[in-house]
Order: sequence, then C-alpha cells, then structure tokens
Amino acid sequence: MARVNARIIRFGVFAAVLVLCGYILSKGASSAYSVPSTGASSSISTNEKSAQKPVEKPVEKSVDKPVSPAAPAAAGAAVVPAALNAQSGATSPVTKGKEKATFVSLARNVDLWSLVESIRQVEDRFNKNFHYDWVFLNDGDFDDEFKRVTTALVSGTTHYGKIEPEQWGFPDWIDKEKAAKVREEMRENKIIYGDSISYRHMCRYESGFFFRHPLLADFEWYWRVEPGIRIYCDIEQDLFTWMRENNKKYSFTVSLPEYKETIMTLWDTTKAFMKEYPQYIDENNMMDFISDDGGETYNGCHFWSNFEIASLSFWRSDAYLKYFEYLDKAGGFFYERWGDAPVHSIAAALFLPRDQIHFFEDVGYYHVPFHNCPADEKVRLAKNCVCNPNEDFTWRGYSCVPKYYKVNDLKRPNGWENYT
Ligand SMILES: Nc1nc2c(ncn2[C@@H]2O[C@H](COP(=O)(O)OP(=O)(O)OP(=O)(O)O)[C@@H](O)[C@H]2O)c(=O)[nH]1
Ligand SMILES: [Mg+2]
Repeated sequence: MARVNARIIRFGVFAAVLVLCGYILSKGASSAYSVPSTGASSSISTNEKSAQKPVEKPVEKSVDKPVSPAAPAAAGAAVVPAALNAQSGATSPVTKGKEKATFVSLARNVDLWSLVESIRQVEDRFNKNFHYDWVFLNDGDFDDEFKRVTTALVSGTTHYGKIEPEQWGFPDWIDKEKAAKVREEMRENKIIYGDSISYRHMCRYESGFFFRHPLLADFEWYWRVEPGIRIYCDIEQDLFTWMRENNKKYSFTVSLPEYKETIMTLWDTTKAFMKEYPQYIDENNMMDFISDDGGETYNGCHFWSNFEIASLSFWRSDAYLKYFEYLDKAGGFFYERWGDAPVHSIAAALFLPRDQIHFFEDVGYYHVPFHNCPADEKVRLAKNCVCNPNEDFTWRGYSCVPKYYKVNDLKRPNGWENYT
C-alpha cells in the first residue's frame, strides 16, 4: 500500500513538473513571437498607463505602448518598436502618425467631463493608432484635475496653454457701450449666444488667433475637437496624411446656413475686402458655394467649424491674416456676433482653389443638434459605425452639403436618396 502511495506521489510530482514546464514554454513563446494584441487589451493598458502618468506640462508620454492589431500600416506612417503588452505578454507594432499634426481643443475647466467623452471617442476611433499630440487652450488656467484626466486619455503628448489677454478681450478700437447695446438687443430678440461676451471672444479667438499660439508653432495640421461631440465610425487611415497627400487644406463634416441676424454686415465687409485685395482671391475659388448670385449676396452656407481638419499655414497665409485683420477692425465680432465658422468658410471658399476643400463623407460625426451618418450601408458596416442613418443631416433640405456636391460636380454616395 505504502509502495502504491509512493508511486502515486512520484507520478503526481512528475505531472506537476510537466505542467509547469509547459506553462513556462508557452509564456516564452508568446513573448518571443509577435501575437497581435486585442483591442480590449489595448484599452486596459491605457488605463494602466494612466495610473502611472506624470502630470507636468507638457506631459511627455512614451509612444511604445501596445495598440490593437487594427492599427493600419498607414501609408508612410513611421513604425516604432513595440512594447511588451502587459495583458497578453505579446509584442505588437506601434504605428505612430508621422505628420506635424495635433488635436486642438479650446476649453474651460467646466468643460472637462463633456470633453473627455469627445477625447475617448477620437482616441478609440482614430488616435489609438497614431498617438498625435493634443493641445488644450484656455483663457483661464487649467486645473490639475483637467490636466490629469485629459492626459490619462490622450495617447499622444498633451500640452496646456493659456491665451494672451489681448487676444481674449475688447480691442481698443471697439466702443464697449455700442457693443453692450447690441448684446441687449440680441438678448431681447433671443438670438442664440447673442448676449454673451465670452462667446464673442471665443469666436474672435478661433477666427484669428488659435493658429498663432506658441504651442501650435511646430505643427502644420490640426484637428479641432469640441466638448460633447461623437465620432461614429472607425477611421483607419491617417487623415492628416491623407490631407497632405491629396493636397487638401480644409475639411468639414457638416455644412448649413448661418443665422443671418448674427452676420448682418459680414458679406459687405468681405466684398469691400475683395475689392481692396483682389490678388488674394483664388481664380478657382468656390464662390458658387457661398453665393447664389455671383457674389452679390452671401447665402449663409458655412462649414461647421466645431470639426475641422485643416492646414495651419492656410490661416497663417497673408491672405487670411489680412482678411482677419480687416474683419476685426470692422468690429463685427462685437457689434454683431460673427462666428468663426462663417469667417473660416468664406475665407476657404475665396482664397483656396475649390479642390483643396474636402467633405469627409465617412467619418460619422455629431455635434448637437446635427448628425453626419454615412448614407451607404456598406460603409457603415465596414467601419463599425454606430449612428442611425435616419438621423443623418447631410442630405436634408437645410444642409449645404448637396450644394457643395452640385457646385463641385461630385458623385453622391450610394443610398443618399433614402435620407433626404
Ligand atoms: N476657454 C474657454 N473656452 C470656451 C469658452 N466658450 C466656449 N469655449 C470653447 O469654445 C468652443 C466652442 O464653444 P461652444 O460653447 O461649444 O460653442 P458652440 O459649439 O457654438 O455651441 P454649443 O452648441 O453650445 O456647443 C468649445 O470648444 C468650448 O469649449 C470660454 O469662455 N473659455
Ligand atoms: Mg460646441
């Protein structure tokens, strides 16, 4: 009996050693060979990483973090060595976007929680594969919580900047009493943000200054992200690279007419500018998108600037700088309520050749209250879009996108007629 027991014990020990060897070998194999990590492990690692991250500014982060196997070998994207994936023990290639590009968000501390929703979506749908930087700008100081939380979510380096008071205040040529009267009238007429001073500073800043901020000096491209937006579809391609390779300078996802009451003299001022500086108007401009009568009047169509992927050098060009200065001197940011969207759009339509302005059909985008949901079901399924196409605004009567397609003689996507 004792002999049998000893045999059983010996067998047990032998079996245990075998199992242990198998386990060690399998661990060795999984780190020696490239086993693609999963999307799930990527997001878990992101959380792990966030716990250890420093919060100095700018917060430098290592790019050698695991990414999902869906990381595209984007055309020309630089591939840097992979890190050990903490979850699977596997290594995987990390694709880092190679453009001089950054996200940029203007925000206050109170915007943090609606902005983190935007960041998470941009990261999950796009930036987890490219790790572009993110610049946050504020007229006040960002607090530590804002920096800590946003840095934890962004897979590139984060930068936090304060806006110069001169760029967020009344210029000395503005009559403040006259401006106050206008705000009061607009309040009575219930014009959205019509009585807001800070909204006007924001519109003026986004029109004329963000691209001059020192934190943006080394970048050539930006993608503007606002609080509370949604990105509905996977974006596997590096859109910055795509813009550069296709010679695009400005892009949009939603377009509609501006409230006329907020821009009463914007077009007259623009016409005066065009007369004085005809050299800045591109010969292949898109006047037929913004005017239905050859430039006599503005039809209000503008690209919604809460989403923009665009070239910073366009805003830094002589044409645009002169145009902004001209508008700024005219005072309409304060005596009316000129928005940065019509200002950017008119400039892009007049100073750029029309083929440098691009509509992103397949990104899938939402900013209250309008949805851009790709009309073509094949696209929605291929890109894992989570939007309801019945809510799409693109092909509705009030949208300016149909006009953009018409004046540029573009082919509409399959299925558009189901969502008019
Ligand atoms: N720092 C700072 N950022 C601001 C201020 N007002 C607006 N912003 C930011 O400027 C951008 C545009 O402001 P929004 O309030 O979103 O304006 P909107 O998109 O026209 O209107 P909503 O429908 O309210 O989104 C957002 O990124 C805001 O976070 C402000 O007073 N200070
Ligand atoms: Mg907004």
